Amino acid sequence: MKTAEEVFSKPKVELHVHLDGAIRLKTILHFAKKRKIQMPVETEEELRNLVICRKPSTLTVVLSKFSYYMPVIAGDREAIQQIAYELVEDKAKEGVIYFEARYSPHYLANCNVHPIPWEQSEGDLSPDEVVKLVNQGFQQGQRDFGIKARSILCCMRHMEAWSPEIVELCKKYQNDGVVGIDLAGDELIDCESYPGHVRAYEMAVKCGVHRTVHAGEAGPPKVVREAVELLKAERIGHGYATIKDPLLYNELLQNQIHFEACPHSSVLTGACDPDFTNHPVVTFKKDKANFSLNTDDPLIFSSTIHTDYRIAAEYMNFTEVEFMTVNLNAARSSFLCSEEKEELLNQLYEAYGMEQKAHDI
Ligand code: PRH
Ligand code: ZN
Repeated sequence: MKTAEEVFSKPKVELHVHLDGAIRLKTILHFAKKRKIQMPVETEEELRNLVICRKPSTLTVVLSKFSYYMPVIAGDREAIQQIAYELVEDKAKEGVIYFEARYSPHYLANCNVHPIPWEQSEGDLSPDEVVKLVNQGFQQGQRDFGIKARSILCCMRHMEAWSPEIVELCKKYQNDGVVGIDLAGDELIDCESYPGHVRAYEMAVKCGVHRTVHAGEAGPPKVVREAVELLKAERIGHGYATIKDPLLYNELLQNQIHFEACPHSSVLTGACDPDFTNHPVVTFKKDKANFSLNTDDPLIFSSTIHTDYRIAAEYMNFTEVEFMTVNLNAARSSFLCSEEKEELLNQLYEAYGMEQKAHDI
């Protein structure tokens, strides 16, 4: 039975959610207390006011919100495992049956102040250990909540020195919880002048590591072109600016490149106009583009997947069938291996009362 807040209560697939942007307020306060880390706030309400973005802002402001709470979670084994476990619980409650969550192992290892990973101070977590901890949290969550969770590891645009290690971790854990590589952060930093990212993505192609890139969110279409041509991205995180370049947009439509759309996020980061009836997702839908609906950073946007589906239903006229199509596209564009993808698609077909189409994959 649908609750009042659900416009689509059938099983869903989410491809774009940041693990470190999806932490519970309670958990942040718990670890601040436990680790005796002084925060400028004490109550959940105060923390909410500090980290939540309620009005349209800029990507830079949104990204700055992470620094209020990351020191509380980063570098703590129990905290990292717990946030991974809790994300599985939260997504299961939202009716998501498969999700890919992304994070920067370096941020969670607390490498911010040590840009070169091997120069960590004693006792610090390594990015490799972070990946193991997230895997453990996800595995425990999968057992307890009966859904599937995988990771995407993020390179950060401004931290080129981390990218070689990211692709190595993607290779190492390719059959163990990690399904792809991403490039996140402020996309106004030009990639062409960052050969380290390009080399990491070349290595990813060579080793069969799946690739997505944040592009065309706050940045221009040129960043999207760079993502597909230079970094060989199979999916684009956001990608709204693509429609401003008809030639590029047509190429992406022809090649069925997947857009990981995040409607609620897109307005709060200032990426898109607040008028949802004119949103790029409306164009994606009209043109039968390959796209999905996602939350991005539900902690910072105080949202759930239902927020994005409600926006799509209320302002973009999404029908039940269109929501099903979005989720089937997400499953087809997921970074799972072909057997697991087929299993996921069959799960969706069954839940949607559709005939199975084995040739889909
Ligand atoms: N755009 C770019 N980068 C983002 C977004 C947004 O979709 N949301 C989170 N992030 C960055 C944050 O710095 C976060 O710490 C990192 O991605 C890894 O999850
Ligand atoms: Zn994102």
